[in-house]
Amino acid sequence: MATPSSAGLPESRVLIIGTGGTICMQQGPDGLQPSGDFLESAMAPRPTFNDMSTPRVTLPAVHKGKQISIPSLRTPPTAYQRHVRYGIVEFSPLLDSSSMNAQDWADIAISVKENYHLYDGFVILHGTDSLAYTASALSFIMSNLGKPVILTGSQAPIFALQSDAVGNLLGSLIIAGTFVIPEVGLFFHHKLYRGNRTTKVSAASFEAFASPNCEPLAKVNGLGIEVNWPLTFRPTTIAEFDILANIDTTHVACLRVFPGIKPEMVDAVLRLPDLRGLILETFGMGNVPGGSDGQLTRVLRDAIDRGVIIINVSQCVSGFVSPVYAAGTQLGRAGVIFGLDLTVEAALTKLSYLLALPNLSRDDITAHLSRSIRGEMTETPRMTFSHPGSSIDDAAAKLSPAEAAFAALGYAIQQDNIEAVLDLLDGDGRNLIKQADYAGNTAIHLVAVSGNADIMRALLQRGASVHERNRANISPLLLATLSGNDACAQLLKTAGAHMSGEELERKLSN
Ligand code: ASN
Repeated sequence: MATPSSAGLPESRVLIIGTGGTICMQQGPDGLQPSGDFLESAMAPRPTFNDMSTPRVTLPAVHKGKQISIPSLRTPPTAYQRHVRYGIVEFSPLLDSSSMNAQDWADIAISVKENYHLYDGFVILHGTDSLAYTASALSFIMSNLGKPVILTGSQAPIFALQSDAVGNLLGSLIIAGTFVIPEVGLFFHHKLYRGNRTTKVSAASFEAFASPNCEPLAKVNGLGIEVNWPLTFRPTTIAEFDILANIDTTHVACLRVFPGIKPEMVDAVLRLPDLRGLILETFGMGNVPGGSDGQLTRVLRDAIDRGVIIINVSQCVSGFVSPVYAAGTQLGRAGVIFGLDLTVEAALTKLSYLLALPNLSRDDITAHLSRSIRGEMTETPRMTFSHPGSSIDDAAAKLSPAEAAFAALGYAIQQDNIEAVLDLLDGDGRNLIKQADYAGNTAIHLVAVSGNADIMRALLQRGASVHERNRANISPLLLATLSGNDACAQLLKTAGAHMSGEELERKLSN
């Protein structure tokens, strides 16, 4: 909720959810262990996190179903001319992430949901050990996410003399409070990654995570933050943010094949009572020992016939599984699903999520596993066609191609020309929904004023964000309401839009 601060700069609000991890650890009798009161002990004394403004402001929050009020601090002005105001809710007990499980993922998701309308973005403090699993799990259990949810942690405690904690936390806060990147991200060592593409690659280095098959969503460079907007994922359903709180990993297993692995061993795992799915970590492009007619393949086929779902992912950190070799093709024929470039973390959590969804048949689960649902795997790129009758050439002489295309979209919206809008968005212009004009108006700000609900629906179905504000901090919902465009306003609300306290006041005074 961006509100003007006393110094005239707007403030964004970010909720930090503390779950534990090294970032908040202090030395105990048996080694490092998490300690609480992070806001006062770790952030308040540091000028990067606290501009020392008075009086101290409290923020509304919801914790474990109860309305509470939490102390807040704010950063000095960022390079984006705003302060980030933040407060913390801490879990109890705080955990080393090696002890986290599916219930903890659900608790984090519930906390985001309870506070979703109160904050612009969320930062989750988390240990690094199981961070890639949590990031993957959250990306699946949160649906129609419209705001940034950024997980971070550190390799050294924030209280240590040399630590990566301050950089990781500050980068996460600024991104969550500045950019509407509606993804579950993992920010570490200057980079924001799509959470479900990450894996922990170093036990001690500050560069602890990698995303071998997907470019970072954003990078901190010397001057600011470069967001790779075309890569950012947008939900394309017109529905409010929701979560699935009953994900469960007790019916799935991971098994890494190795030279000489005994088929009986694999069979024993596949016959575990209650086992519903297996992540099979194979060699290279998806090959297993035993040749094209091996006993191992038979064991796998029998398990699939008994109803077990098996996904083939590679032991290699980069690349993808594909039926190139006979040793892998045979697995496909036996019914093993090719996991393309899924990480083990994403495969395990995606399968657990799909198994927890109500009313999905085995065929439905197989179909969802073979395609990307949250940007977790690289599908074969769709062919794109440029629009032959494009009228943007003249304008492009003065504007950059992106500006010219956005101007063409604006004209099509103003003229209620849905065909022209669709031509642009479904041709080369599919990233136009992530763009804004000089005043920060996105395409749905423009439709909110012009009022064509069919165009609004088409934009939302192509991933337009209902939470973007223009430079005057006005949301599309407020514009639609003030313009009397009720159908558009209703559609925006169905897609999860809501007004901030400041906007509600503005609406009433009109
Ligand atoms: N064991 C710690 C944890 O995952 C490691 C860390 O955060 N760097 O909680």
